[in-house]
Amino acid sequence: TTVTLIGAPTDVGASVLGASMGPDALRIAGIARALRGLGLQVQDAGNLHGPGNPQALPQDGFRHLDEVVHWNRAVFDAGAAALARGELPLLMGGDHCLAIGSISAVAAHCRARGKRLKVLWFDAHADANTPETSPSGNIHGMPVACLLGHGPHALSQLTGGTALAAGEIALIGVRSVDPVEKRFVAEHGIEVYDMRTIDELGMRAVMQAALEGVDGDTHLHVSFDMDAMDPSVAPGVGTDVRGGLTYRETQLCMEMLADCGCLASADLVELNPALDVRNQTAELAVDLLESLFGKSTLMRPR
Ligand code: DIR
Ligand code: MN
Ligand code: MN
Ligand code: MN
Repeated sequence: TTVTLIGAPTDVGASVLGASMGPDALRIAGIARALRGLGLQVQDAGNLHGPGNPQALPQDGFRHLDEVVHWNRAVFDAGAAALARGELPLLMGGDHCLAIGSISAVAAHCRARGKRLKVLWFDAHADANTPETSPSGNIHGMPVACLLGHGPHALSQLTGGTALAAGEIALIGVRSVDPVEKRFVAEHGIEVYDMRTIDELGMRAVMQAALEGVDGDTHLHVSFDMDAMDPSVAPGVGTDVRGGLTYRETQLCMEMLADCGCLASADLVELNPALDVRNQTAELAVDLLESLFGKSTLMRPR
């Protein structure tokens, strides 16, 4: 399969500016070269286009809805087209609001083909706010709720219906959930492997649980928010939370995902080069993506 890189240079879903530079930071860190080095076919589709960040105040509980909808329609169209061509779309964000479009495209693709779908969402946050519960109005804190059918209609029904059922998504690395957001997570029975669970069970057991039932008929989507990782190794993010995934824990996740062989689409989001140190978070992202796409230290028996 061909990996198609899709750049979405925007931070309209965030209040901290700078994630809009993420796609170019990943290119500068050598994302295409690294994946080609693994023997993959890689095409860089360039950047999508959309409105700038108006830096407006929240209204009705959210900010920049029109701009977020515009970007997500563009991401949906690009992702859907790549999937229809049989390619593996790799969305380079941009802030995490973009996952509404990319995962809506994946969900539509799976429904049309009767494929099972599992989304693994790596994040410090649950991203499950609605305009009613959000303390910030930032839509990058809402994509999980939107994908489950809640929030502004233009996003929660981007394709005319609800994208995901709660059982189709699992959150990993979570350590910051807002008070009312907690209730949403509990009421919808969302599968969450928070940092405490990772501490108690270890990452191997967590990934085995998260991948349970994922088989050859499953489309696996990885939505990776760089703030899932500990800020000491990934400083280039807008909303850092201490106590995150270590380098080794994250590598293990990526290698186990590669071993399962089901990866069919991915997002790499919330990389903020304006807050990074000598592009190290972009280089880390490329390093992790190499593992996700099959790089391993040794030849391993399958
Ligand atoms: C917070 C932060 N829960 C909010 N969310 C972030 O604004 O909704 N998501 N940073 O990535
Ligand atoms: Mn996120
Ligand atoms: Mn986050
Ligand atoms: Mn509901």
